[in-house]
Amino acid sequence: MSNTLFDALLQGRSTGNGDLFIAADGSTCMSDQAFFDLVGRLSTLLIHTGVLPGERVAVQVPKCIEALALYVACLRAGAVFLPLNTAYTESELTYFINDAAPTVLVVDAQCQAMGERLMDASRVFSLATERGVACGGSVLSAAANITVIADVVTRHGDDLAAILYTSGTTGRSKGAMLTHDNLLSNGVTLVNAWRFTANDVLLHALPIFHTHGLFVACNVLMLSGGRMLFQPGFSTDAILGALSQATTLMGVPTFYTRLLADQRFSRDCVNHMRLFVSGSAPLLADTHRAFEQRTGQRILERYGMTETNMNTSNPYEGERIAGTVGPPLPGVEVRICDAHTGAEVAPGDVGVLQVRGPNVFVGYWQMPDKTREELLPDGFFITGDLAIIDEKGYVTIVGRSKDLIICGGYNIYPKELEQVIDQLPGVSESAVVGVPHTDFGEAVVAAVVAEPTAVGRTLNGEQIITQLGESLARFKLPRKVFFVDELPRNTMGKVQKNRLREQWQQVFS
Ligand code: MLC
Ligand code: AMP
Repeated sequence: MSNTLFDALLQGRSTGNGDLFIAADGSTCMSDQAFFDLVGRLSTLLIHTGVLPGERVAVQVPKCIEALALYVACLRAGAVFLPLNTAYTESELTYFINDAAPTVLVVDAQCQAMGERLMDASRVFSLATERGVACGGSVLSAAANITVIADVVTRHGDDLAAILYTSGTTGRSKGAMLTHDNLLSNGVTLVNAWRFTANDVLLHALPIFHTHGLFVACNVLMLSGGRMLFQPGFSTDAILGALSQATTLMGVPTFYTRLLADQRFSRDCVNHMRLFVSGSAPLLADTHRAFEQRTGQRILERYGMTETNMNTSNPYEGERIAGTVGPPLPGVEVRICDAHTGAEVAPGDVGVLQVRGPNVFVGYWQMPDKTREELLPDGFFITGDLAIIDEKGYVTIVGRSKDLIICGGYNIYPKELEQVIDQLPGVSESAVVGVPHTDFGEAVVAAVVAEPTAVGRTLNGEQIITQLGESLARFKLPRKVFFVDELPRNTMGKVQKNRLREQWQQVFS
């Protein structure tokens, strides 16, 4: 029996004496053997619950080792893993569950009742955690004494391994379908490009429901035979406390600006580290330089997407250029095209970045039209990022043709917020933009035109934010709401968001 990704991830771990997870003091949290056994039990539970190959398993649980084991267990059972941001509200979850129709849902133990409102109780499991450590829940108790089905379910390279939802410019989230080959090819490429080996310890503080923390970080570490120091989330104190045990760190730019803001973060703390990786959002060239000045090390910036995994990376050896995301990774092709005609632009000109390679997803779940719009017949995927390529082949992301805000590494589509704000009583119309923010890179600001009778009396900014929070995840909420008499429009009637961005450039600086 062969199972493309599962076999590769846990190759050698079933019999070895290694430790996949260690604690900040260097002691073992969970050995390879224990993780392998847990994965076997969880995958058997999924199969007993009726999960058939190709069926989805949705998981919205706090980060912990057992949550990662659920991902690997899905692969072992031939299922499609569907991780969900822990910040999503019930209303957001309802859409994902209806759209993906998973066979099993695993929720935070505190959300069992919500899970049972969304799906039949017999197919809802829970996982309880305390400060990042699993401490119970029906998924663990039901799997505790199970007799493991020895056979791993056969899966080929072109079978689906995961569906990750990404928000869309129309406001409707799209499920990006990723195959075993997509994930394995990119994982192997990154292990080689970034020189990961069994000697590595990754300080892991990212969430594991997105590409960065799940595939880039965990797949690379599992494939290389290295170890992970799992932290429930980012905390400067916890990172500083654990750095001495680590060899590498992967983070969004906010990780690096927060570390630099702390004077304890010094050259001495990181002398032993061999690699710092940044991605998911633009790393300011200033941050890159400040990091080098403080530590003597250059951050390696790379560029990727949920739909494609990683596309480009500054080199491990060779010049890491601040402000660029490096040349394409081996096996990945890139081209820069005109947004309207689709034709390749002249070398050095700005255009929309398109990518092709074994890493590129196979389409959006049950959205053939959307898939056709973005995934071209020749295999190139239209990223929606505006870029240039210099004469050395280095790519620089200069903007976005998609209306997207990236806040602390999380994507927020203005359309989704505008649709909800426009429905609120007293609101005539709205426009949502991202403006510079020292901690999060960008932050959400909403411009609201109130109906004449509503201003001051029935409508205020706080109230709008509170009402949005009833259906939208907290990270999407505007940090400020400004009331305006009218939205600036061009002669075609299109809202000029650049003028709003200019107007509020400084509100968070
Ligand atoms: C937290 N908050 C955010 C936020 N993170 N708001 C907007 N954007 C964010 N990213 C909210 C919290 O809900 C809280 O609100 C308030 O901000 C204060 O939170 P905090 O304690 O300061 O934040 P913290 O928990 O420390 O989180 C910040 C962070 C985190 C940067 C560490 O957001 C993070 O881990 N981001 C990584 C995201 C990621 O993994 N992206 C990869 C996507 S994959 P309140 O109201 O509750 O007080 C991808 C592809 C690729 O993009 O290329 O990698
Ligand atoms: P997501 O849909 O969450 O996978 O986010 C993907 C988007 O993040 C890309 O389309 C880019 O806009 C952005 N992104 C990822 N890495 C970088 C980077 N290093 N620099 C600039 N933008 C990035």
